[in-house]
Amino acid sequence: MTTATARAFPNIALVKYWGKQDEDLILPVAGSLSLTLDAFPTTTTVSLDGAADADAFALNGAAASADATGRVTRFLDRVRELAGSETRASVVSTNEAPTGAGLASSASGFAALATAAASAYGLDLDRRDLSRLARRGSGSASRSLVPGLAVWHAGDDATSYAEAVTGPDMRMVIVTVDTAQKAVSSRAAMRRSALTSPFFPAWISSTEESLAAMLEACAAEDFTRVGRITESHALRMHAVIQACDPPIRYLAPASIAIFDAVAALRDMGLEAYSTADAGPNVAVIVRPEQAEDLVAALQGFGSVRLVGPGAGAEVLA
Ligand code: 2P0
Repeated sequence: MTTATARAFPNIALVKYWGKQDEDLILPVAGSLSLTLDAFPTTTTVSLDGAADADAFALNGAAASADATGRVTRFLDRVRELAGSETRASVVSTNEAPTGAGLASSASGFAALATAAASAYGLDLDRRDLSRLARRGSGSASRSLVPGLAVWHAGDDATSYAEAVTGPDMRMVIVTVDTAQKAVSSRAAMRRSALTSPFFPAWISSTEESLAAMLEACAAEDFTRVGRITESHALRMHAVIQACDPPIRYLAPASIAIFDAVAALRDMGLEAYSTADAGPNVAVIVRPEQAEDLVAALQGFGSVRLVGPGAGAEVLA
């Protein structure tokens, strides 16, 4: 039996991925840029099992749902195709993200699975090809192959992968908002945005512009420009989503209160900028030297966790 274990961390996008030009290959309508975190890893062990006639998937100590197992099997089918193998596998995964933090993400999950499965099936892939492979499981997983700041290129199957970029050093404060709000999955909401949001064509061109400006700001290590682009781009994404038919709204009143509080902190000299994904939680970027002040200022808005840039996905054993 051949076994490999890999670990990957989630990432938070500063320029968002929202919409696909190819749903099968998971090619995005535009590029994106993210920070891989140093917290909430997923650790996954893939063990080939020559005697099994189906893949098995356990998550956090329990057998996963048929849906989740089906998604893992479809991903492993892609790995088996590359490896010329028909051997089934047992996949055992643990995710350290707290329930409801919005960080139990498919990004760390498929980045860890791609890395462990490639090793267990004997594929010799470099980081770029592992990023392309992880992309087939979940778009944002392509970015969790890369440590720290990562740009994920739009393009075709060969050219759509993530790679590292240099940028200003920063920290991120994740504020988990206590809410019972039920989310529409990112995948479904992206599709609805492309089909029904009248702002979607403008979203594509504006994301291309935001990414170009973000790459310039990163190269210049200009935290202020990085932050301004991050916050305005996030609000544009939520505007596109809210304009769907039927509408989808991920931001809760508590989320908006954090955006307002962060803007007020900026006016007082604590320079920080907010972003939010497909849920009500808010991630706030800040310079390292002001991170502890930001943590203190955001107490009371939700549960607060300070994180920094983390490692790309890697094989542990
Ligand atoms: C992002 N999100 O850039 C954006 C911002 C959520 C909001 O990538 O369909 O789970 O598996 O490719 O990667 C979430 O989308 O979607 C996401 P699929 P994924 O982080």
